[in-house]
Amino acid sequence: MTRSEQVFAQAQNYIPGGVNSPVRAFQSVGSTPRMIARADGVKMYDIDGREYVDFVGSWGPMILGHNHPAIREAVIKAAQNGLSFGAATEIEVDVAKLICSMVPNVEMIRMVNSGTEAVMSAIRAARGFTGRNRIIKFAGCYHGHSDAMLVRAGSGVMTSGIPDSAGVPAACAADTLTAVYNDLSSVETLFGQNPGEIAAVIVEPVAANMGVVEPAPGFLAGLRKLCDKNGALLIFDEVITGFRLALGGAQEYFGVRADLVTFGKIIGAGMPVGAYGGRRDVMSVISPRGSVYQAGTLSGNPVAMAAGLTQLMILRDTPAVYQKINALGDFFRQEMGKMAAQTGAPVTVTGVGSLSCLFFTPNPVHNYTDAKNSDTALFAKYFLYMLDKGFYFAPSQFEAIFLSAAHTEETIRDVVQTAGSFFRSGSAAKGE
Ligand code: HOZ
Repeated sequence: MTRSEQVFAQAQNYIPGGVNSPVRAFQSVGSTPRMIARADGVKMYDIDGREYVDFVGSWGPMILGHNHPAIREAVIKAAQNGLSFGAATEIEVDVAKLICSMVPNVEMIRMVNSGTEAVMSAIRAARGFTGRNRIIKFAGCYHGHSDAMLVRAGSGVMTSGIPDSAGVPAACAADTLTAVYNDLSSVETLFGQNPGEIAAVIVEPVAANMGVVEPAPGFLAGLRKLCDKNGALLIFDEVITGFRLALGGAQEYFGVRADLVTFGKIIGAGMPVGAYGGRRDVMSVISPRGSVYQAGTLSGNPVAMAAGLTQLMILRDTPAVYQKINALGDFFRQEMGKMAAQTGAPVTVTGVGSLSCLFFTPNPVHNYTDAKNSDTALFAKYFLYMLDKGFYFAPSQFEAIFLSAAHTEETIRDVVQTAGSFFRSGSAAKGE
């Protein structure tokens, strides 16, 4: 038994399922987690002394690679002044100003502690602003684990074997309507069926929790038009795309305006941070300025703000980061695509910028139904093969492959070559 296995066996006694978040349990790939001891640059190391090239990056925020020295120094320095005050600070204003200067249409922003909290709060703001209750989301898009959003959700919900979550009262989800990603007519139909009742449409501008599904040309712009026509707000959930596709996130990348934007861990450079922001008139409904209540002792935590400010300033001052990671993403998809063609691998390579996915289906993937057609058993075999060779991917077909500025073309050649060995070997044969 490895030490990771021993620790995981103990964990099962004390933590539900042995983990603090379901996706990391390796359950859907029929294995048990590697217990990670540390990470640096592109590498992660487990407690058994094995090392991995990491393609998860703590689910996105490690855009500069793990344990960046400047961020680490900023955290240490901030911690020397105290860990939490539950009071207003100067640094949270610096972060807010910086984000408002970087992200289009974000005129005011409120810090919270996670993407889940950001979405939950943005929805409350949208409801408070419009005086309407209903929300449209898309099947397969994941917006965190608040009650109203656990409806046909992506990420771990897709692999959990239950369509939605137990413990969510029907009433909490009754105002959540579900449309089909990349299908504007499904959105139009919902607007038609619920006149004057839709507060907002929330979307992952690049769906990255059902694997990675690109928005079809015109899809995001079409949502904008439908929202304008029907007096609803458009919320971009940029927990994954924010500060990753571009400094201004998906709004800048696709040239489509959102009314509210939600962010997650990327703002804290990996520390527990989230935020929601947007139009000044909409954000003005938030308490204590307005009547929509939302609060938190740890919101704007000074240590997390120091980490975030440092990373965001590096990103602002180094445009080459985006050129590099987006080019690496193109290279990854091109090389994986070539490998798939040469080996006859039954996969479809998708992605945008530094986000990619290898869907284990030979068919194009445009939405949740297409994504669910993937051969998850074959994915699991591939995942375990790659892990054994030292490549750490998300342990689920329905998560993204994240590249960072610490990755190189060489890393990508290595991973593609190893993937090619898997597909050439008999181990890729279905049902084996
Ligand atoms: N599902 C999120 C990323 N797609 C975060 C990982 C988690 O749930 O632990």
